[in-house]
Amino acid sequence: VNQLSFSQKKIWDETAEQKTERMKWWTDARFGMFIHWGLYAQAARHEWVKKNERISDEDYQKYFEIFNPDLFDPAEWAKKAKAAGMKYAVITTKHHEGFNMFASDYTDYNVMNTPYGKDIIKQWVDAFRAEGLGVGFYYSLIDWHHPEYTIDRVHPQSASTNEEYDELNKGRDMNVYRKYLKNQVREILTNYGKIDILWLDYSFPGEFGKGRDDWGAVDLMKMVRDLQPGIIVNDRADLKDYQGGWDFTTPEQFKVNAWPEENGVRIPWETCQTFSGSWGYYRDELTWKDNKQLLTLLIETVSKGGNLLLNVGPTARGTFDYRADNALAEMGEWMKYNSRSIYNCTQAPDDFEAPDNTILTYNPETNRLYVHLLDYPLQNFLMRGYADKVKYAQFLHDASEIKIGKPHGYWVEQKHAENDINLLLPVNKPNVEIP
Ligand code: FUL
Repeated sequence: VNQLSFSQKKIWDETAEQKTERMKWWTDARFGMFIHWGLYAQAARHEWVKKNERISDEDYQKYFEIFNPDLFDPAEWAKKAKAAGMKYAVITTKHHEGFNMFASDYTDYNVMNTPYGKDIIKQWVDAFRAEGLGVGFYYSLIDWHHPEYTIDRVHPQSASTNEEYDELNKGRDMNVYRKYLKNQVREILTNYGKIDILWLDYSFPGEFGKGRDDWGAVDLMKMVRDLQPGIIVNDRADLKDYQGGWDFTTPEQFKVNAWPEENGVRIPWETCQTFSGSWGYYRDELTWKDNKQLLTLLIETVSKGGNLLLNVGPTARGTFDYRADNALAEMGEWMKYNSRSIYNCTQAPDDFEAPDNTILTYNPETNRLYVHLLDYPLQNFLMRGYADKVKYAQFLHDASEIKIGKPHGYWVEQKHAENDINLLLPVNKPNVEIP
């Protein structure tokens, strides 16, 4: 698995084995933090607020003029990510609004010129590195602020009519933006040391959106590989048919039912998900997922060979919302006892059948199978076809033995095959405090 050798077109040379090796820390890590932070945190009603409400550049400027996250403490963020069991993090260096959270030579529209006046990305990288976390940069290909960026039609928020669209694009030259984009990506991949992940967002090729030619994606990606040979790159620059053009796919906000494949080969993937609906801080949003949903999401993701990038949208003062804090703390509590069933784990072998109402994860290196019970079952826990597969069974939270027996009883004997086993669970759910 995790191989990718079908593509003839090349951005750089690497065998499937080398790619698997390069990505190993990331596929083993399984759990990371996404951070969406920018001027939009001040509006506190979605990172798309500028488009959603069609706010003009002039009106949006107020957020630039007052941006001053006085409570920003990246060391605290890094500790929270680590305590939650996350192994890496990806932060927005620039989102669609076009504002840079880093010092740039190519635009004044960056954090150095706000009242805050310090390079957020630099502090962030140093703090997350210090906690031993992998560091990644999200960089938006889309840019609603750059004067030469041609507006796309894909979202009705951009333009209602073709005339309006033409009017908005009059005199704009995407060639200029393309160079700007390349210069900025060079900056973020040069000025902050080794960077582990690049998360570009996003191409929408076709009549209404933009594709790789708009970004000069082939050229861009060659530079990326050249500057940071170890980096892991997502798939949103529209380079799926290029070897070296992407490393993993990025299903967003929906459940993946089977390990994604490309030309019959299983590919690395990471689902990104929010606690509530928005990525940027949204004060009044009420649709927060509960803890069981979040844990189930993590387990299900790993059970299909994927990673989970779970998003926090910090406030404009630089703090995490208390609901995010609570959810992270609870996940951390669960991870303390159960991370062995997450790190280095993947989909169980195909001939391992998941008993009803369970999810399986599997560590191929230690040859351990983890059976996640979504609800505590009845005493006789049947596992079909496992007789020659299981030597020993235990609970994960306290390493107490679970005795293995043969299914027995009048009805069972006739129904069950030789190779089924029965785990003799305690009648009551054992002493687990965590869900
Ligand atoms: C999307 C963006 O439009 C959202 O704002 C967010 O950044 C998400 C992760 O990707 O495509």
